[in-house]
Amino acid sequence: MQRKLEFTLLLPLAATLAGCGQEKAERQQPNIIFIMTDDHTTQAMSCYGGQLISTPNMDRLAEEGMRFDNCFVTNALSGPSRACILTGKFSHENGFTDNACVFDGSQPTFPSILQDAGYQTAIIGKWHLISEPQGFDHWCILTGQEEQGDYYSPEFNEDGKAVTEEGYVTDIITDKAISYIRERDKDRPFCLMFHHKAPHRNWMPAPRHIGIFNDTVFPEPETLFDDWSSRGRAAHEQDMSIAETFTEDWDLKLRTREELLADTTGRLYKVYSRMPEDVQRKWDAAYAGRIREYREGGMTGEELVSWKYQQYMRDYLATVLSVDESIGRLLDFLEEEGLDENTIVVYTSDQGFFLGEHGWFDKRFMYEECQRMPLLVRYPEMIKAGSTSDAICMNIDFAPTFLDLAGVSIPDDIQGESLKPVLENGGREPDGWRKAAYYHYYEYPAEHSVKRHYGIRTRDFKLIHFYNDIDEWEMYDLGKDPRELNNVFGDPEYAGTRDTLMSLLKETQEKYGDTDPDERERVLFKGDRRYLDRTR
Ligand code: SGN
Ligand code: CA
Repeated sequence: MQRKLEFTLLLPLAATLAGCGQEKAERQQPNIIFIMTDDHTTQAMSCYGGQLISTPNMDRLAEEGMRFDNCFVTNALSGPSRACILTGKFSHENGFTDNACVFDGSQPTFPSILQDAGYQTAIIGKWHLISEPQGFDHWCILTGQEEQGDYYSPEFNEDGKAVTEEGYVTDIITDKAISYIRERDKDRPFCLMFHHKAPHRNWMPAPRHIGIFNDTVFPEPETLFDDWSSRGRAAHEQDMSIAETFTEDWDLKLRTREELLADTTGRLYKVYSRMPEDVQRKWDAAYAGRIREYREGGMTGEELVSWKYQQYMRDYLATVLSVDESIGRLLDFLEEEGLDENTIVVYTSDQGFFLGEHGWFDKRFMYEECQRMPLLVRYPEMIKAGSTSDAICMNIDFAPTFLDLAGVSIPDDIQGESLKPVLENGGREPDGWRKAAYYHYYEYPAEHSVKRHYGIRTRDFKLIHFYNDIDEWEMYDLGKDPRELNNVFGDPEYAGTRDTLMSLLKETQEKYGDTDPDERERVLFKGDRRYLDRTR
């Protein structure tokens, strides 16, 4: 049966379709669903070859679309990544350099440009940019804990109104996203930003997944006991190790119900008390064995680190399960609604994450595990099912890609590149494509103590400069050393490659206008928050 055409807006005839017959003369403007999670990394996705868990619904998205293997974040932190995605510009241009900033929502973003072009736009879930969303017809964003939101009984700002919902955050955000699509204006295309909180620290699973991995032993990463011997001060002075930084309460959850109730000012108590009592009871039962093992085990040294790693994986991976289910629900719903052909579904995370590699959790560093973003794109009208791409992409490419796919012109000052040619070409990059991804991280001094740095990542090498209170370089030969254990910056054998990379870094910084990192932080302080100074 012929499906009724839903949209009045149609894309002009693409030159390449000219010979394909009259019936294809016009293509509907696609809907866009941009699913983004918080801190979900490719090591925890089976479609990326991850050995830790099975993510069947993410795998389904990859099987029906394209998987990008070289998509990189430009600043591995939530707010900054989100600002880069919205604007298609690097942090030094969009002004949101670290999580203490406030987003200047008056600047053009892809949702605001799509809105002007007739799209209905919405954001549901984590926002984390402090200022109220602009360019959206509807928003429902997490609030609380400076916008990280809560796993249980989460609070939202829904179009300016405060609401608290009962239940588990991933499920609630999914319900809201599905209702939004169901109730949309069917005469116009929509763009929905569907942003989960999970699996952000402190990794609290859905009721049905609490304790699910209690009997599972996960493989340890080869670099769990890395001593960072070839690295400089940045690695040695970080504060994000499983050995030292992990806390007994917030991270490991080593508190009994009685202990939690005895100190109602405790942080773990605050999130525990948001769970309904039956869920609290399930929690108590699931964590009792862990608490006993810890207290009676007398573990120290490497044995203790291995043990903490297992508990970390049990909680983090159990939290990922709800996200995978959410994607399955969405894909099924799109099929039922007849929206599965003309909707672009994207899955990504605001950055990658360390799952014990180098002994760490968290992100921030320009190392593989957190610089790489998952990126899956399903759009059957254009993308060959089950294809992959190794083109070097960045999160600033998302905005121009969506505009391009919607047939809306891309503003000249957008710094990213449209991925449309890559999507159309089975994953192959067009001639003249960029040779390196650029990176610049600013949040220091701050939580986790990761020093400021910038650098480039080519297909085979990585060059990093740590600056601010230090001046140190690192370079990795990714072909020979994919785990980045051997810093070859000072190795005479690599002198030629180093010089080439240094020139490419300079060229890249000139191209993007980030030539003086300290100076380019054009910010105004208001209290403890920073705003972009547009007068300079
Ligand atoms: C919180 C976490 C940090 C995390 C930042 C930023 N601490 O502050 O571990 O790095 O968020 O994460 S916690 O004690 O509150 O869990 S981001 O993804 O939002 O940028
Ligand atoms: Ca994040």
